[in-house]
Amino acid sequence: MKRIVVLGAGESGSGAAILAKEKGFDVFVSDCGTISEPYRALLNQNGVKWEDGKHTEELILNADEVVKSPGIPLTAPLIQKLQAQGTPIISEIEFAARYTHAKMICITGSNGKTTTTSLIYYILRHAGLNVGLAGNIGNSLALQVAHEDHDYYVIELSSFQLDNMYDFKADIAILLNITPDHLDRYDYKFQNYVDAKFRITRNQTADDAFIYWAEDPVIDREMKKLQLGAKLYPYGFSQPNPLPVSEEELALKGRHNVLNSMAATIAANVLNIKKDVIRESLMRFQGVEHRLQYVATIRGVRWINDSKATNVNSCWYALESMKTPTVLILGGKDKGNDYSEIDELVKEKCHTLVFMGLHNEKLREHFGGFGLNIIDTDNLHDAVMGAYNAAKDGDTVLLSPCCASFDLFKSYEDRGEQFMQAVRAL
Ligand code: UMA
Ligand code: ADP
Repeated sequence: MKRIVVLGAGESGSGAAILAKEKGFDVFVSDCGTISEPYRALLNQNGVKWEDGKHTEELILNADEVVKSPGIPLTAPLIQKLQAQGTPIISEIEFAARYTHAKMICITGSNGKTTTTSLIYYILRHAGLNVGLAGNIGNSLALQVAHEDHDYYVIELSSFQLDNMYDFKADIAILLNITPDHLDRYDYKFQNYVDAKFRITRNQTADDAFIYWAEDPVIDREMKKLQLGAKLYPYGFSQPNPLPVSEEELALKGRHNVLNSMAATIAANVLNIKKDVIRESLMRFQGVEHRLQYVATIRGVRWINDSKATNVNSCWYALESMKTPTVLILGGKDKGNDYSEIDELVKEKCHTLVFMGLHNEKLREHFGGFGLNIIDTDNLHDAVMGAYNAAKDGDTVLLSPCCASFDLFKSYEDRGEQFMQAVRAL
């Protein structure tokens, strides 16, 4: 019997193990950390053998094939050993796709994946299709393939998942944009990350669609080099407008969301979804939490939670969408940020900057000379109160931190929740 070893027992590994067990393989799961209770229970209920707290080599190196969780880097010593002995290593998505004939609509990019994935899922549901939502958004594809039977999957793909995909083919592939991210996993070579993103087009033929933002300089440069098999659907402000509604009618605000909506509309058109369904969906879809999420209006000031803006580029788009004078709250765990990307927009839109982090030196140094009102804080309460006092009737207070949240919070969700609570308590 073919032996499948699954490395990592989080969302993707547990799902892969359940599917492998169902398909009759000899399955073993190994996690070097502690497997959390729900996943442990899932594995036990399905009779899957597992270990945690270690990777026992004798039980792993004898695998016929390994399914690797995306969080495990390719440079991990165990992965290197498996590679050296020629054991195939695949991602959970690659494995799951072998066992379904569903149409695959796949979305990748540096920013906007979750929003666009959720919007497409919303449109397809609204059209009455039997559709599953999977991938980096947080739901294992393999588990759904094992337990449910969808005709379509809308799948958010990270570069980590794409890294170990070989025979997988997306019926519709969407590439939103490419800006530097996760370089620590790509040998600090941007091109390696770009190549990983373009793997979304792998194996596509003329019957498949590749939808991409034509104005992205990195994508444009690659498209001039590559000969892709898929039917091409470029979109952007320089292309024919695919939207069935005006930009003002879109429920999602901001220039970046116009682009995300264009990509989603083209995908829906390729699937022959009725224009009325697309139009209604675009007008109704309220977006995903912590992404330019409206919180409240207090004494004439709008408060916006964009906690998911964990890099400078996403903050750029948030600022770009501001229509009123703005108080910007930013800061957190800096990932080697270059803030100059937002200089112009900060000067144009903001009268106050509130720094919220344990290490605000870099922010002070960068923005200190701009002549703006600066409020320097090391906790959420002071940041919100500082913004409250600085904002005037008609202003917007925007939390769009440019940084990861791990200095003061558990996650970006935690940061967003705490922010919204504090605002509602004002
Ligand atoms: N582990 C090992 N050996 C190692 C390293 C880790 O066994 O050497 C174990 C850990 O102890 C842990 C398990 O592997 O128990 C976790 O695996 P994982 O980090 O791959 O996490 P999953 O729960 O399987 O979640 C993954 C994605 N995580 C990552 O890519 C880091 C989730 O994306 C995704 O939602 C899920 O699969 C389902 O597809 C999260 C993410 O942070 C949201 N993604 C990154 C991002 O969006 O920036 C790419
Ligand atoms: P991802 O899943 O790729 O991280 P999200 O949809 O969660 O993307 O959005 C992350 C951040 O990026 C949010 O702050 C959001 O406002 C911003 N954003 C969304 N779409 C885009 C886009 N097309 N280009 C740049 N930034 C975007």
